[in-house]
Amino acid sequence: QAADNPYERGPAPTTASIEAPNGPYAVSQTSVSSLSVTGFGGGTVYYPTTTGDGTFGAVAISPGFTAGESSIAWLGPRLASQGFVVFTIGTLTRYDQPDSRGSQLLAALDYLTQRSTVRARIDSGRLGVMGHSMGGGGSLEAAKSRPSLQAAIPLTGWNTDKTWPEIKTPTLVVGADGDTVASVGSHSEPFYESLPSSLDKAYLELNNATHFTPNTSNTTIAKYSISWLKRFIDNDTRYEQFLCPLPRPSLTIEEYRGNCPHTS
Ligand code: 9J3
Ligand code: ZN
Repeated sequence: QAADNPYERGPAPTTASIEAPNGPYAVSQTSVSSLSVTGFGGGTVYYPTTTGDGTFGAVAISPGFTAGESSIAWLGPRLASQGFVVFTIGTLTRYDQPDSRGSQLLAALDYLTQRSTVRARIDSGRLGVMGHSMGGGGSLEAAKSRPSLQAAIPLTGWNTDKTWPEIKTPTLVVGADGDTVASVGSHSEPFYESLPSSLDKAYLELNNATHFTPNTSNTTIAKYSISWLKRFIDNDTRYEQFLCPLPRPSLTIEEYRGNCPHTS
């Protein structure tokens, strides 16, 4: 790890390394029963197997309305293999609304850092949240209520609250051009635009994608999520190259908005 950044983990990244199905770390996993926890619905922790590389930042991820943990499971090993402890959670009920999902993400992070069997592997000051749909709306709620979070990534997020000027957490909003459940015009775009202009923020609109694109392995979601988490949870400026200058429209990117260079 670099002398000037104690949080840097893993080798120098390349486009190939952030697009790869597996990153440099072998991954282990452990189940957390819903019966053993309070405030959220249990889940699965994916974590780098090694204990020889210091502590890691951690991310909790919520599924969307009516969905279970399996709908976001692909992100567990994908992100953990890059050097994060990742907790894909179930919710108390499948009908919980975004504010509840936000509280559940925070309860999951508290369990992960204070009680879980992997707590010694985690740097409890370096945490983030993600989620799909109402879980993405929940990730905004979590960041609003806990400004110490260092990254938030709503994936085709859904929320009745369209305005997020209170957020202090660097946020990557991911929308899908063909989303008819949480249309970008009514959800992701106003979410992004309402975040403070002084905040490190970005808007990635997936091309040829739907509300449910985040439910299966997706290289574009992975590469920008990895870059955002590395840049803001690990303070790893080696990933700035993938975020700034802003990515151009492509076969998989309909549009990308952001403010560069990132400063936090
Ligand atoms: O979590 C989601 O997929 C939210 C989209 C939705 O079904 O909202 C309607 C109540
Ligand atoms: Zn608001």
